[in-house]
Amino acid sequence: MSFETLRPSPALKDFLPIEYKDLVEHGPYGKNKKVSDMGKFKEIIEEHPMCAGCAMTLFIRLMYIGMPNPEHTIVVGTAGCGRLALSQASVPFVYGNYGDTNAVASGMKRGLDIRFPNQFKDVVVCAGDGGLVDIGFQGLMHSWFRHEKFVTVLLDNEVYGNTGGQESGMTNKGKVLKMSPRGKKDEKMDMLGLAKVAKLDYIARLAPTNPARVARTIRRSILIAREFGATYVQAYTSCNIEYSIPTPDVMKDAFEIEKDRYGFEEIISDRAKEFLKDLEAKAKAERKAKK
Ligand SMILES: Cc1ncc(C[n+]2csc(CCOP(=O)(O)OP(=O)(O)O)c2C)c(N)n1
Ligand code: SF4
Repeated sequence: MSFETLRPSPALKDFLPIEYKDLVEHGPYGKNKKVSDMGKFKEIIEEHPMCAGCAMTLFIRLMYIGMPNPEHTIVVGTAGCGRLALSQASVPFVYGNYGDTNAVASGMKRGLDIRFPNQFKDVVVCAGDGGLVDIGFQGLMHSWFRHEKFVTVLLDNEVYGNTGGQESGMTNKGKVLKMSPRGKKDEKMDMLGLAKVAKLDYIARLAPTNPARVARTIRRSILIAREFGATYVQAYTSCNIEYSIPTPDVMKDAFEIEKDRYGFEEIISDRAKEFLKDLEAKAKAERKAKK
């Protein structure tokens, strides 16, 4: 998909649904949008069947706003709550089998680079802790150690939300869940540590407490993946159902967990820092010139 394919034929324009015209004229394709303008432009994701107040949906909305070229992006997901929203977005979504996401994304990204040598095509894997850290662990690790050129976004709600509350490798030690009534025996897995061992050029951990930061993190992870290979974003996206967080307290929980054990961390390699410095300075100058 490209911006070209989204342009309606002028002769048909009057007959197209308003949502479609709105997306083409006011959506983020071909023009970056700012989080601070949310509500004033058509978002890539308009509706979803996830639980009311779920922090994962807020994160996913912000992820799409952060994409530098959504019109040239493919999202790969799998079973789990996130795909319920991801599959509703106006960015192509590929459903990998549970556990297969990073193998699917590796092949797809390599194929896209051959098919479109003159156009960046971004691939973003976005899935839960069950899908990536437990069942998809092997594929995830190999894509990292091979430095495949795509982003992995871990929607870390610290539980299997979609199937009613089993513990995952990312659940904290001792946590009692509906389907782990004795409490988890082992520690939460250190995925940031593993990402460091794999020497990824960009690694970030964050909670969705600062919307602009979420968008910037996603943007950076994609731009760096294009250039240098695998990048990793780990986001705390609480499950208010399985953790019994009252909907009005979802953001309060995010702030508390962030302060307690999920502080913002961003690890950028020296070569990626250099690359970003030039790119972000250029973007800033362009924005200034437009004003
Ligand atoms: C191969 C395979 N095994 C198991 C399942 C069943 N299943 C669907 S969603 C899910 C758990 C999802 O948990 P997670 O990946 O953490 O995402 P969340 O729903 O918490 O966002 C499981 C086990 C499946 N669809 N396919
Ligand atoms: S079950 Fe949990 S993670 Fe899934 S949509 Fe509901 S609140 Fe969100």
